Amino acid sequence: MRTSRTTLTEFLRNELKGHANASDLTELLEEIARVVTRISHLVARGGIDDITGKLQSENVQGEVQMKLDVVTNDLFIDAFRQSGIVAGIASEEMDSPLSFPEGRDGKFLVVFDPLDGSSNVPVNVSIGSIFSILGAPNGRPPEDNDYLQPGSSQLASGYAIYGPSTMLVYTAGHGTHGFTLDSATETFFLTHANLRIPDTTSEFAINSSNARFWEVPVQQYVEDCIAGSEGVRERDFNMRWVGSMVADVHRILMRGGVYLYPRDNKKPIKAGRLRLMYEANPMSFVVEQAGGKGSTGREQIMGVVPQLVHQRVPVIMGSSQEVSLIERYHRDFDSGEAEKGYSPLFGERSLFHKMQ
Ligand code: AFP
Repeated sequence: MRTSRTTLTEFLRNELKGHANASDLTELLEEIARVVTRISHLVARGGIDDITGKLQSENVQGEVQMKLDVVTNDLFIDAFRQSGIVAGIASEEMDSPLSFPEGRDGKFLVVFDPLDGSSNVPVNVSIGSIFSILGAPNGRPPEDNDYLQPGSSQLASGYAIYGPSTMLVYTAGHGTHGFTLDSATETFFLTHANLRIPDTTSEFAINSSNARFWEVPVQQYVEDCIAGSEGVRERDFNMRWVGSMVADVHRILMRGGVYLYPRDNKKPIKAGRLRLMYEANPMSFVVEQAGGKGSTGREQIMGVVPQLVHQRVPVIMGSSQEVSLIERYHRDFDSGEAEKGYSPLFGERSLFHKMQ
């Protein structure tokens, strides 16, 4: 048995050295790790404690809440409030942001999804928690507008995945690092330093049941993947869909691939299904720090300036060359080439080959 692994605490103290708020940021990430440990224990008890079912209530998105959505949200709120270093929070499960008088001088705002993929809870499939850490205003309590920072302003972000093992993956802008929970000692050990997503891939993740609602460039991209070795891609593709963004993106961090939750016209009022501030931005930061790319199809996700805390955004992230290729499908479509029945991407093989 290996006993000389680096713990999360040891790693943070070293990695965050030189960071403007090194000790507070270390404390905050350790606090998150403690909450994740508690959630991991809760989730592992499955149906035993009667917390895996649905509630009667809906969240601000109009989605039915699971009992665990509320329980996990409360665990994060209590931890952030008591830390004294968080000035305010916003969560998928709360209508509006919440300021903490206890964290009046706190340097951070935390935006989070306490339990991503919660519809997977009753069927015992992997789920996660996602967090994004932003700077708080100096010398005054935060206002709602203070949260509306683009992803490029994140100080740190990450996620926990509750799978066969529980992992915490984070970035503070110096690479993406993964830690695995030893539940016996409640310690996170460094198991995946400096994760790198391969630039190319033959695997994509999308909910194909929405195909008829997608925009043309995404329909065309998926069609070309499915055509495999008989189509313009000239190789076969594999498809995966867990239905929890954390699990799908985690797989991509481990072995490459591309994850898509694109804009669609199913519910025209929504720009996509996923939320910019506590799903797309934190996962993009993690992916980009591992050498991947996060895009709406038309711009970098982390460049989008949020108008609302619960704003939705189209999400395409993963292996950099594949995401660039999908952006190209969008550009061709937007430029009108696709409408004329001609696209440099599909018509000119030499150009296409350069993207491989
Ligand atoms: P929740 O956080 O509300 O459970 O939603 C999960 C999620 O937003 C994202 O994690 C998944 O990729 C996506 O929904 C799955 O949605 P569908 O499989 O229903 O399209």
